[in-house]
Amino acid sequence: MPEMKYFRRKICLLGDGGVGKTSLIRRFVEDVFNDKYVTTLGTKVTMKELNIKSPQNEQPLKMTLMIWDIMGQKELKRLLISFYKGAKGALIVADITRKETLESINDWIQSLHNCVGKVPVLFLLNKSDLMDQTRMKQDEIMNLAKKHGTSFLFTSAKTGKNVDKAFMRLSEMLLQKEEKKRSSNKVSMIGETHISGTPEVKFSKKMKIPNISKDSESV
Ligand SMILES: Nc1nc2c(ncn2[C@@H]2O[C@H](COP(=O)(O)OP(=O)(O)OP(=O)(O)O)[C@@H](O)[C@H]2O)c(=O)[nH]1
Ligand SMILES: [Mg+2]
Repeated sequence: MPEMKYFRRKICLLGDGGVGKTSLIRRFVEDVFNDKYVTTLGTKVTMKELNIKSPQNEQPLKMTLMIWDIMGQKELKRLLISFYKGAKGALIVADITRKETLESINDWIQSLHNCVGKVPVLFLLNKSDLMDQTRMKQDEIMNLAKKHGTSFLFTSAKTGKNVDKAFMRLSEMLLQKEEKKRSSNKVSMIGETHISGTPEVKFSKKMKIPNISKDSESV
């Protein structure tokens, strides 16, 4: 039987106020939904354990997601930056009934990437149970996703549509990115090995040495 590996990653939910970030997390973690709107002040962290397959060799993995629910006030930039620290990926949420929340996606991604680098992001068009009230065009959504090299899902925290899928897909995306980084580091090491004489591995300046911390346990 293959050995089970455990690791832990931080992800964030970002998007304007009222798009449904807290509701998506509650649906995913507790499988509940509430119509009442209580805005999130500051941030709240929730943990959830997932069973996932390694992108490398299909071995079973247990991943604890630390899900950071971040308030939707992008004017409070300084505060937001302190919440992003250590994030390995993000779900960027828009409300399909409010077009301006789609337009904000660029700002959210930019502020995240400025702080933690180009971590994977996935767009969620939430409240898809209210599809008849949308003014968003599929083309616009596709172009925006393409611009940021990602994809999108229509979700509903109310019905549960695509909610589990969203968290699973982001988890897979961040594992794939880490795996890719590891393989490119390996190639860089081979490229630096001496062919004649005693094999010696030199660390090139370009090569990134894995950071051994709680946040970067290896898969
Ligand atoms: N119809 C419908 N309503 C939803 C959905 N998701 C959230 N809502 C409602 O939208 C409102 C805002 O949801 P929240 O989850 O609090 O939004 P938020 O993004 O966390 O908001 P802030 O914490 O202020 O940033 C609440 O009244 C929810 O019940 C959905 O998928 N469908
Ligand atoms: Mg909230």
